[in-house]
Amino acid sequence: FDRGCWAINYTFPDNFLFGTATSSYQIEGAWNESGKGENTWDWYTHNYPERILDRTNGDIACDSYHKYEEDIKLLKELGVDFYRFSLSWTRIFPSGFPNNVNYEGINYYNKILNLLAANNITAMVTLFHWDLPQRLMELGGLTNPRFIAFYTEYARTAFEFFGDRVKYWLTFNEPFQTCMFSYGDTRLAPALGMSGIADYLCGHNLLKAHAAAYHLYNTTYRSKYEGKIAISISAEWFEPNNTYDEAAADRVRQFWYGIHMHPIFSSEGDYPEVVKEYIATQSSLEGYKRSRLPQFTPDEINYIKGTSDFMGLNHYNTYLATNASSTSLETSYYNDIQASYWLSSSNMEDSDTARIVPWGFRKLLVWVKNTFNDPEIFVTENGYYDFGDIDDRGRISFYGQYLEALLEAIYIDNVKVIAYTAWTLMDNFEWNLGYEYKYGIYYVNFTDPDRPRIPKSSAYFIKNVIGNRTVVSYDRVV
Ligand code: GBH
Repeated sequence: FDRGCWAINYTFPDNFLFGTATSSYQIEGAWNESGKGENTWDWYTHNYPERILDRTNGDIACDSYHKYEEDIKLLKELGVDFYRFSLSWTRIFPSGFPNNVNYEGINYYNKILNLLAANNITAMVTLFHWDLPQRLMELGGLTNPRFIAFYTEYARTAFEFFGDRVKYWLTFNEPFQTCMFSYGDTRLAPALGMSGIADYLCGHNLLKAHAAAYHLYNTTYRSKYEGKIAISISAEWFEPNNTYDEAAADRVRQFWYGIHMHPIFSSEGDYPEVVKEYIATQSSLEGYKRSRLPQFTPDEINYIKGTSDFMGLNHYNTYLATNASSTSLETSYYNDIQASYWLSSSNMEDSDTARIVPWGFRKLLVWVKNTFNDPEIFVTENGYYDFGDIDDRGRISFYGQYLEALLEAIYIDNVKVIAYTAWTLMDNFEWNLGYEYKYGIYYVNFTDPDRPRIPKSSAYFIKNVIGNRTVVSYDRVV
Protein backbone atom coordinates (compact mmCIF):
# COMPACT_ATOMS: atom_id res chain seq x y z
CA PHE A 1 0.00 0.00 0.00
CA ASP A 2 1.09 3.53 -0.65
CA ARG A 3 2.48 5.26 2.38
CA GLY A 4 3.30 8.52 0.67
CA CYS A 5 0.09 9.95 1.99
CA TRP A 6 -1.89 9.15 5.12
CA ALA A 7 -5.58 9.15 5.51
CA ILE A 8 -6.49 11.67 8.18
CA ASN A 9 -8.67 9.44 10.29
CA TYR A 10 -7.95 10.52 13.81
CA THR A 11 -6.75 13.57 15.64
CA PHE A 12 -4.73 13.45 18.85
CA PRO A 13 -6.77 14.02 22.02
CA ASP A 14 -6.71 17.63 23.29
CA ASN A 15 -4.54 16.85 26.30
CA PHE A 16 -2.12 14.61 24.38
CA LEU A 17 1.50 15.80 24.71
CA PHE A 18 4.36 15.84 22.22
CA GLY A 19 8.05 16.09 22.91
CA THR A 20 11.54 15.09 21.87
CA ALA A 21 14.28 13.50 23.96
CA THR A 22 18.05 13.53 24.45
CA SER A 23 20.46 12.31 27.11
CA SER A 24 23.40 14.01 28.82
CA TYR A 25 26.33 11.90 27.63
CA GLN A 26 24.99 11.73 24.09
CA ILE A 27 24.75 15.51 23.59
CA GLU A 28 26.50 17.60 26.25
CA GLY A 29 30.23 17.19 25.57
CA ALA A 30 32.36 19.37 27.92
CA TRP A 31 33.30 16.08 29.51
CA ASN A 32 35.84 17.53 31.94
CA GLU A 33 34.69 21.15 32.15
CA SER A 34 33.33 23.12 35.07
CA GLY A 35 34.14 20.53 37.68
CA LYS A 36 32.47 17.53 36.07
CA GLY A 37 33.86 14.17 37.21
CA GLU A 38 34.56 11.07 35.16
CA ASN A 39 31.73 8.68 34.35
CA THR A 40 31.69 5.16 32.91
CA TRP A 41 31.31 6.42 29.36
CA ASP A 42 34.27 8.81 29.66
CA TRP A 43 36.33 5.98 31.08
CA TYR A 44 35.19 3.38 28.56
CA THR A 45 35.56 5.45 25.40
CA HIS A 46 38.94 6.81 26.51
CA ASN A 47 40.35 3.41 27.45
CA TYR A 48 38.71 1.20 24.85
CA PRO A 49 38.21 3.36 21.74
CA GLU A 50 38.10 0.20 19.63
CA ARG A 51 34.85 -0.80 21.29
CA ILE A 52 33.07 2.10 19.57
CA LEU A 53 32.21 1.57 15.90
CA ASP A 54 34.01 4.71 14.67
CA ARG A 55 36.39 5.05 17.65
CA THR A 56 34.68 8.27 18.74
CA ASN A 57 33.38 9.44 22.12
CA GLY A 58 31.18 12.03 23.76
CA ASP A 59 33.98 14.44 24.75
CA ILE A 60 32.42 17.16 22.61
CA ALA A 61 29.34 15.47 21.11
CA CYS A 62 26.76 18.13 20.12
CA ASP A 63 28.43 20.55 22.53
CA SER A 64 25.07 21.17 24.15
CA TYR A 65 26.87 22.23 27.28
CA HIS A 66 27.60 25.45 25.43
CA LYS A 67 24.78 25.41 22.91
CA TYR A 68 21.71 24.72 25.05
CA GLU A 69 20.16 28.05 24.10
CA GLU A 70 20.19 27.04 20.46
CA ASP A 71 18.76 23.62 21.35
CA ILE A 72 15.86 25.24 23.14
CA LYS A 73 15.25 27.42 20.07
CA LEU A 74 14.91 24.22 18.05
CA LEU A 75 12.36 22.91 20.54
CA LYS A 76 10.43 26.17 20.33
CA GLU A 77 10.53 25.98 16.57
CA LEU A 78 9.08 22.45 16.66
CA GLY A 79 6.32 23.53 19.02
CA VAL A 80 6.82 20.68 21.48
CA ASP A 81 4.91 20.56 24.76
CA PHE A 82 7.82 19.09 26.69
CA TYR A 83 11.52 18.27 26.43
CA ARG A 84 12.97 15.09 27.90
CA PHE A 85 16.66 15.34 28.83
CA SER A 86 18.87 13.74 31.46
CA LEU A 87 21.16 14.98 34.22
CA SER A 88 24.81 14.07 34.25
CA TRP A 89 25.39 12.68 37.74
CA THR A 90 29.10 13.62 37.76
CA ARG A 91 28.31 17.24 36.89
CA ILE A 92 26.39 17.40 40.15
CA PHE A 93 28.51 15.06 42.29
CA PRO A 94 31.89 14.76 40.53
CA SER A 95 32.90 11.60 42.39
CA GLY A 96 29.39 10.21 42.47
CA PHE A 97 29.34 10.24 46.26
CA PRO A 98 26.64 12.46 47.68
CA ASN A 99 28.77 15.20 49.19
CA ASN A 100 30.27 18.41 47.81
CA VAL A 101 27.72 19.50 45.27
CA ASN A 102 29.35 21.04 42.20
CA TYR A 103 27.43 24.29 41.79
CA GLU A 104 28.61 24.82 38.23
CA GLY A 105 26.74 21.67 37.31
CA ILE A 106 23.66 22.83 39.20
CA ASN A 107 23.84 26.17 37.38
CA TYR A 108 23.98 24.52 34.00
CA TYR A 109 20.71 22.67 34.62
CA ASN A 110 19.18 25.75 36.25
CA LYS A 111 19.82 27.72 33.08
CA ILE A 112 18.18 25.03 30.96
CA LEU A 113 15.15 24.73 33.24
CA ASN A 114 14.67 28.48 33.40
CA LEU A 115 14.90 28.88 29.66
CA LEU A 116 12.47 26.02 29.08
CA ALA A 117 10.03 27.64 31.49
CA ALA A 118 10.43 31.00 29.76
CA ASN A 119 9.49 29.26 26.51
CA ASN A 120 6.55 27.38 28.00
CA ILE A 121 8.16 24.01 27.45
CA THR A 122 7.56 21.47 30.20
CA ALA A 123 10.65 19.76 31.57
CA MET A 124 10.85 15.98 31.78
CA VAL A 125 14.07 14.99 33.51
CA THR A 126 15.72 11.57 33.50
CA LEU A 127 17.91 11.10 36.58
CA PHE A 128 19.94 8.26 35.15
CA HIS A 129 20.58 7.67 31.45
CA TRP A 130 23.65 5.39 31.71
CA ASP A 131 26.48 7.84 32.57
CA LEU A 132 27.29 6.34 35.96
CA PRO A 133 30.05 7.95 38.06
CA GLN A 134 33.21 5.93 37.41
CA ARG A 135 34.07 5.78 41.13
CA LEU A 136 30.74 4.08 41.81
CA MET A 137 31.44 1.66 38.98
CA GLU A 138 34.70 0.72 40.66
CA LEU A 139 32.57 -0.31 43.64
CA GLY A 140 30.51 -2.59 41.42
CA GLY A 141 28.10 0.01 40.08
CA LEU A 142 24.50 -1.13 40.26
CA THR A 143 25.47 -4.59 41.52
CA ASN A 144 26.51 -3.06 44.85
CA PRO A 145 23.45 -2.74 47.15
CA ARG A 146 24.99 0.48 48.50
CA PHE A 147 24.21 1.97 45.10
CA ILE A 148 20.63 2.41 46.30
CA ALA A 149 21.64 4.86 49.02
CA PHE A 150 24.00 6.82 46.77
CA TYR A 151 21.37 7.03 44.06
CA THR A 152 18.68 8.14 46.51
CA GLU A 153 20.86 10.99 47.78
CA TYR A 154 21.58 12.04 44.20
CA ALA A 155 17.83 11.98 43.49
CA ARG A 156 17.15 14.02 46.64
CA THR A 157 19.63 16.65 45.49
CA ALA A 158 17.96 16.84 42.08
CA PHE A 159 14.50 17.15 43.67
CA GLU A 160 15.79 19.86 46.03
CA PHE A 161 17.45 22.02 43.41
CA PHE A 162 15.19 21.45 40.41
CA GLY A 163 11.89 20.12 41.75
CA ASP A 164 10.12 23.48 41.51
CA ARG A 165 10.51 23.47 37.71
CA VAL A 166 10.30 19.77 36.81
CA LYS A 167 6.86 18.39 36.06
CA TYR A 168 7.98 14.87 35.12
CA TRP A 169 10.79 12.85 36.63
CA LEU A 170 12.09 9.59 35.22
CA THR A 171 14.21 7.59 37.63
CA PHE A 172 15.97 5.30 35.15
CA ASN A 173 16.20 4.97 31.42
CA GLU A 174 15.74 1.37 30.30
CA PRO A 175 16.59 -1.18 32.99
CA PHE A 176 17.02 -3.82 30.29
CA GLN A 177 19.75 -1.98 28.36
CA THR A 178 21.30 -0.68 31.58
CA CYS A 179 21.66 -4.13 33.10
CA MET A 180 21.69 -6.69 30.32
CA PHE A 181 23.93 -4.72 27.94
CA SER A 182 26.32 -3.11 30.45
CA TYR A 183 26.64 -5.83 33.09
CA GLY A 184 25.52 -8.98 31.32
CA ASP A 185 26.62 -8.33 27.78
CA THR A 186 29.52 -6.33 26.38
CA ARG A 187 27.59 -3.86 24.26
CA LEU A 188 27.49 -0.86 26.57
CA ALA A 189 29.97 0.56 29.09
CA PRO A 190 31.50 -0.88 31.17
CA ALA A 191 30.80 -4.10 29.26
CA LEU A 192 31.28 -6.51 32.16
CA GLY A 193 30.01 -9.56 30.29
CA MET A 194 28.74 -11.45 33.33
CA SER A 195 25.52 -12.61 31.79
CA GLY A 196 23.02 -14.41 33.99
CA ILE A 197 24.49 -12.98 37.19
CA ALA A 198 25.55 -9.33 37.10
CA ASP A 199 22.55 -8.35 34.97
CA TYR A 200 20.09 -9.76 37.52
CA LEU A 201 21.92 -8.14 40.45
CA CYS A 202 21.84 -4.84 38.60
CA GLY A 203 18.12 -5.12 37.87
CA HIS A 204 17.38 -6.01 41.48
CA ASN A 205 19.13 -2.95 42.90
CA LEU A 206 17.81 -0.74 40.12
CA LEU A 207 14.22 -1.62 41.04
CA LYS A 208 14.90 -0.88 44.71
CA ALA A 209 16.66 2.38 43.91
CA HIS A 210 13.79 3.38 41.64
CA ALA A 211 11.28 2.64 44.40
CA ALA A 212 13.36 4.56 46.94
CA ALA A 213 13.43 7.65 44.71
CA TYR A 214 9.70 7.31 44.07
CA HIS A 215 8.88 7.11 47.77
CA LEU A 216 11.18 10.00 48.57
CA TYR A 217 9.45 12.19 45.97
CA ASN A 218 6.05 10.99 47.05
CA THR A 219 6.47 11.73 50.74
CA THR A 220 8.64 14.85 50.61
CA TYR A 221 8.20 16.72 47.34
CA ARG A 222 4.94 15.79 45.67
CA SER A 223 2.70 18.02 47.77
CA LYS A 224 4.99 21.00 47.19
CA TYR A 225 5.67 20.60 43.49
CA GLU A 226 2.84 18.43 42.17
CA GLY A 227 5.07 16.66 39.67
CA LYS A 228 4.94 13.08 38.52
CA ILE A 229 7.60 10.42 38.78
CA ALA A 230 7.96 7.27 36.72
CA ILE A 231 10.42 4.92 35.03
CA SER A 232 11.17 4.42 31.32
CA ILE A 233 11.20 0.81 30.24
CA SER A 234 12.28 -0.24 26.77
CA ALA A 235 9.99 -2.75 25.18
CA GLU A 236 10.40 -4.23 21.75
CA TRP A 237 7.56 -6.32 20.38
CA PHE A 238 8.14 -10.08 20.15
CA GLU A 239 5.83 -11.76 17.69
CA PRO A 240 5.59 -15.56 17.66
CA ASN A 241 7.25 -16.95 14.56
CA ASN A 242 4.66 -19.74 14.42
CA THR A 243 1.32 -20.07 16.15
CA TYR A 244 2.86 -22.61 18.55
CA ASP A 245 5.52 -20.06 19.54
CA GLU A 246 3.13 -17.84 21.54
CA ALA A 247 4.45 -19.10 24.88
CA ALA A 248 8.04 -18.62 23.75
CA ALA A 249 7.33 -15.10 22.47
CA ASP A 250 5.64 -14.17 25.71
CA ARG A 251 8.57 -15.60 27.68
CA VAL A 252 10.95 -13.32 25.79
CA ARG A 253 8.68 -10.34 26.56
CA GLN A 254 8.75 -11.31 30.24
CA PHE A 255 12.53 -11.64 30.26
CA TRP A 256 13.12 -8.37 28.40
CA TYR A 257 10.64 -6.09 30.14
CA GLY A 258 8.18 -8.10 32.24
CA ILE A 259 11.12 -8.61 34.60
CA HIS A 260 11.15 -4.85 35.30
CA MET A 261 7.49 -4.00 34.68
CA HIS A 262 5.86 -6.74 36.72
CA PRO A 263 7.42 -5.75 40.09
CA ILE A 264 6.16 -2.17 39.59
CA PHE A 265 2.97 -2.37 37.54
CA SER A 266 1.26 -5.70 38.34
CA SER A 267 -1.20 -6.04 41.20
CA GLU A 268 0.80 -8.82 42.86
CA GLY A 269 4.27 -7.35 42.39
CA ASP A 270 7.56 -9.32 42.26
CA TYR A 271 9.20 -10.82 39.18
CA PRO A 272 6.99 -12.67 36.70
CA GLU A 273 6.46 -16.35 37.62
CA VAL A 274 7.86 -17.60 34.33
CA VAL A 275 11.08 -15.63 34.83
CA LYS A 276 11.56 -16.95 38.38
CA GLU A 277 10.82 -20.49 37.26
CA TYR A 278 13.11 -20.59 34.23
CA ILE A 279 16.07 -18.99 36.01
CA ALA A 280 15.67 -21.31 39.00
CA THR A 281 15.56 -24.42 36.81
CA GLN A 282 18.50 -23.36 34.68
CA SER A 283 20.53 -22.31 37.75
CA SER A 284 20.06 -25.73 39.30
CA LEU A 285 21.01 -27.53 36.08
CA GLU A 286 24.17 -25.45 36.04
CA GLY A 287 25.07 -26.55 39.55
CA TYR A 288 24.05 -23.47 41.55
CA LYS A 289 22.58 -24.16 44.98
CA ARG A 290 20.15 -21.26 44.64
CA SER A 291 18.64 -19.29 41.81
CA ARG A 292 20.86 -16.68 40.19
CA LEU A 293 17.87 -14.34 40.27
CA PRO A 294 17.89 -12.58 43.65
CA GLN A 295 14.71 -12.77 45.72
CA PHE A 296 12.64 -9.91 47.06
CA THR A 297 11.30 -10.15 50.59
CA PRO A 298 7.52 -9.64 50.96
CA ASP A 299 8.26 -6.14 52.33
CA GLU A 300 10.38 -5.31 49.32
CA ILE A 301 7.67 -6.57 46.96
CA ASN A 302 5.22 -4.15 48.55
CA TYR A 303 7.76 -1.35 48.64
CA ILE A 304 8.32 -1.60 44.87
CA LYS A 305 4.75 -2.27 43.77
CA GLY A 306 2.86 0.74 42.42
CA THR A 307 5.86 3.07 42.34
CA SER A 308 5.29 4.76 39.00
CA ASP A 309 2.72 7.45 38.23
CA PHE A 310 2.54 6.26 34.62
CA MET A 311 4.46 3.83 32.46
CA GLY A 312 7.30 5.38 30.47
CA LEU A 313 7.70 3.22 27.39
CA ASN A 314 10.56 3.25 24.86
CA HIS A 315 9.94 1.33 21.67
CA TYR A 316 12.00 0.75 18.53
CA ASN A 317 11.67 -2.64 16.88
CA THR A 318 9.70 -5.81 16.31
CA TYR A 319 11.33 -9.22 16.60
CA LEU A 320 10.17 -12.73 15.77
CA ALA A 321 10.56 -15.33 18.50
CA THR A 322 10.59 -19.09 18.62
CA ASN A 323 10.97 -21.78 21.25
CA ALA A 324 14.55 -23.08 21.52
CA SER A 325 15.50 -25.49 24.24
CA SER A 326 19.15 -24.92 24.92
CA THR A 327 21.18 -27.75 26.38
CA SER A 328 24.11 -25.47 27.06
CA LEU A 329 25.07 -25.25 30.73
CA GLU A 330 26.98 -22.06 30.30
CA THR A 331 25.59 -19.40 32.63
CA SER A 332 23.85 -16.81 30.52
CA TYR A 333 20.73 -14.70 30.46
CA TYR A 334 20.17 -15.94 26.92
CA ASN A 335 20.18 -19.61 27.97
CA ASP A 336 17.73 -18.82 30.75
CA ILE A 337 15.11 -17.69 28.24
CA GLN A 338 15.08 -20.94 26.25
CA ALA A 339 13.94 -19.09 23.16
CA SER A 340 15.57 -17.38 20.25
CA TYR A 341 14.52 -14.21 18.50
CA TRP A 342 15.67 -12.06 15.63
CA LEU A 343 14.76 -8.69 14.14
CA SER A 344 11.75 -9.21 11.93
CA SER A 345 13.64 -7.29 9.25
CA SER A 346 17.02 -9.00 9.65
CA ASN A 347 16.79 -10.69 6.28
CA MET A 348 16.17 -7.33 4.63
CA GLU A 349 18.72 -5.25 6.48
CA ASP A 350 19.08 -2.54 3.86
CA SER A 351 15.46 -1.96 3.18
CA ASP A 352 14.09 1.11 4.89
CA THR A 353 10.52 -0.02 5.02
CA ALA A 354 11.46 -3.44 6.40
CA ARG A 355 12.44 -1.83 9.70
CA ILE A 356 9.09 -0.16 9.99
CA VAL A 357 6.65 -2.42 11.79
CA PRO A 358 3.87 -0.20 13.19
CA TRP A 359 1.57 -3.12 14.01
CA GLY A 360 4.24 -4.36 16.45
CA PHE A 361 4.01 -1.05 18.31
CA ARG A 362 0.23 -1.30 18.45
CA LYS A 363 0.34 -4.90 19.68
CA LEU A 364 2.84 -3.89 22.36
CA LEU A 365 0.57 -1.10 23.60
CA VAL A 366 -2.37 -3.52 23.79
CA TRP A 367 -0.22 -6.13 25.57
CA VAL A 368 0.86 -3.58 28.19
CA LYS A 369 -2.73 -2.49 28.71
CA ASN A 370 -3.93 -6.07 29.17
CA THR A 371 -1.00 -7.30 31.24
CA PHE A 372 -0.75 -4.39 33.68
CA ASN A 373 -4.23 -3.12 34.49
CA ASP A 374 -4.50 -0.50 31.79
CA PRO A 375 -1.86 2.00 32.95
CA GLU A 376 -1.39 5.46 31.51
CA ILE A 377 1.40 5.10 28.96
CA PHE A 378 3.81 7.91 28.22
CA VAL A 379 5.87 6.97 25.16
CA THR A 380 9.25 8.30 26.27
CA GLU A 381 11.19 7.22 23.12
CA ASN A 382 10.44 6.06 19.61
CA GLY A 383 12.70 6.62 16.64
CA TYR A 384 14.50 5.45 13.56
CA TYR A 385 18.11 5.43 12.43
CA ASP A 386 19.57 6.18 9.05
CA PHE A 387 22.97 7.36 7.91
CA GLY A 388 22.41 11.06 7.70
CA ASP A 389 20.09 12.19 4.88
CA ILE A 390 18.72 15.68 5.36
CA ASP A 391 15.72 14.68 3.28
CA ASP A 392 15.05 11.72 5.55
CA ARG A 393 12.00 10.14 3.92
CA GLY A 394 12.57 6.83 5.72
CA ARG A 395 12.28 8.56 9.10
CA ILE A 396 9.14 10.43 8.04
CA SER A 397 7.61 7.19 6.90
CA PHE A 398 8.52 5.61 10.26
CA TYR A 399 7.06 8.43 12.36
CA GLY A 400 3.93 8.70 10.25
CA GLN A 401 3.14 5.02 10.51
CA TYR A 402 4.03 4.67 14.21
CA LEU A 403 1.91 7.68 15.09
CA GLU A 404 -1.01 6.20 13.14
CA ALA A 405 -0.57 2.91 15.00
CA LEU A 406 -0.58 4.90 18.25
CA LEU A 407 -3.82 6.64 17.25
CA GLU A 408 -5.38 3.26 16.47
CA ALA A 409 -4.29 1.99 19.87
CA ILE A 410 -5.99 5.01 21.46
CA TYR A 411 -9.22 5.01 19.48
CA ILE A 412 -9.73 1.37 18.54
CA ASP A 413 -8.04 -0.50 21.40
CA ASN A 414 -8.73 2.08 24.11
CA VAL A 415 -5.13 2.14 25.32
CA LYS A 416 -4.43 5.15 27.55
CA VAL A 417 -1.50 6.68 25.69
CA ILE A 418 -1.03 10.20 27.03
CA ALA A 419 2.16 11.42 25.31
CA TYR A 420 4.69 10.74 22.59
CA THR A 421 8.42 11.48 22.52
CA ALA A 422 10.50 11.38 19.37
CA TRP A 423 14.00 10.02 19.88
CA THR A 424 15.87 12.21 19.17
CA LEU A 425 16.05 15.99 18.86
CA MET A 426 19.35 15.92 16.99
CA ASP A 427 21.99 13.49 15.76
CA ASN A 428 24.22 12.55 18.68
CA PHE A 429 26.65 10.02 20.12
CA GLU A 430 24.86 6.72 19.59
CA TRP A 431 26.80 4.76 22.26
CA ASN A 432 28.67 1.75 20.81
CA LEU A 433 27.65 2.86 17.32
CA GLY A 434 29.41 6.22 17.61
CA TYR A 435 28.23 8.92 15.20
CA GLU A 436 27.55 6.61 12.25
CA TYR A 437 23.97 5.81 13.13
CA LYS A 438 21.73 8.87 13.19
CA TYR A 439 18.41 9.18 14.97
CA GLY A 440 18.03 12.97 14.93
CA ILE A 441 15.28 15.03 13.38
CA TYR A 442 17.92 17.79 13.26
CA TYR A 443 21.19 17.14 11.49
CA VAL A 444 24.40 18.06 13.34
CA ASN A 445 27.63 18.67 11.46
CA PHE A 446 30.23 16.97 13.67
CA THR A 447 33.19 18.06 11.57
CA ASP A 448 32.40 21.73 12.18
CA PRO A 449 33.72 22.89 15.59
CA ASP A 450 30.57 25.00 15.85
CA ARG A 451 28.33 21.91 15.59
CA PRO A 452 25.63 23.66 13.55
CA ARG A 453 22.14 22.10 13.64
CA ILE A 454 20.03 21.89 10.48
CA PRO A 455 16.40 20.71 10.36
CA LYS A 456 15.84 17.51 8.40
CA SER A 457 12.60 16.91 6.50
CA SER A 458 11.39 14.93 9.51
CA ALA A 459 11.66 18.03 11.73
CA TYR A 460 9.11 19.76 9.48
CA PHE A 461 7.01 16.64 9.52
CA ILE A 462 6.97 16.43 13.34
CA LYS A 463 6.28 20.17 13.57
CA ASN A 464 3.24 19.67 11.36
CA VAL A 465 1.97 16.71 13.35
CA ILE A 466 2.19 18.79 16.51
CA GLY A 467 0.66 21.86 14.92
CA ASN A 468 -2.21 20.01 13.24
CA ARG A 469 -2.65 17.36 15.96
CA THR A 470 -2.93 14.74 13.28
CA VAL A 471 -0.64 12.74 11.00
CA VAL A 472 -0.31 15.00 8.00
CA SER A 473 0.88 13.67 4.66
CA TYR A 474 4.51 14.57 4.20
CA ASP A 475 3.92 15.58 0.60
CA ARG A 476 2.28 18.64 2.05
CA VAL A 477 4.99 19.50 4.51
CA VAL A 478 8.27 18.86 2.70
C1 GBH B 1 17.60 3.80 23.42
O1 GBH B 1 18.02 2.49 23.66
C2 GBH B 1 18.39 4.72 24.32
O2 GBH B 1 17.63 5.12 25.43
C3 GBH B 1 18.95 5.91 23.63
O3 GBH B 1 19.92 6.50 24.45
C4 GBH B 1 19.49 5.49 22.29
O4 GBH B 1 20.15 6.54 21.65
C5 GBH B 1 18.33 5.00 21.46
O5 GBH B 1 17.67 3.94 22.08
C6 GBH B 1 18.71 4.50 20.08
O6 GBH B 1 19.45 3.34 20.14
O7 GBH B 1 17.85 -2.91 16.97
O8 GBH B 1 19.31 -3.19 15.06
O9 GBH B 1 17.41 -1.72 14.89
C7 GBH B 1 17.24 1.48 23.07
C8 GBH B 1 18.11 0.42 22.44
C9 GBH B 1 19.42 -0.19 20.62
C10 GBH B 1 17.15 0.49 20.26
C11 GBH B 1 19.69 -0.03 19.15
C12 GBH B 1 17.42 0.65 18.82
C13 GBH B 1 18.68 0.03 16.98
C14 GBH B 1 19.49 -1.00 16.32
N1 GBH B 1 18.37 0.72 21.05
N2 GBH B 1 18.46 -0.24 18.39
S1 GBH B 1 18.42 -2.30 15.76
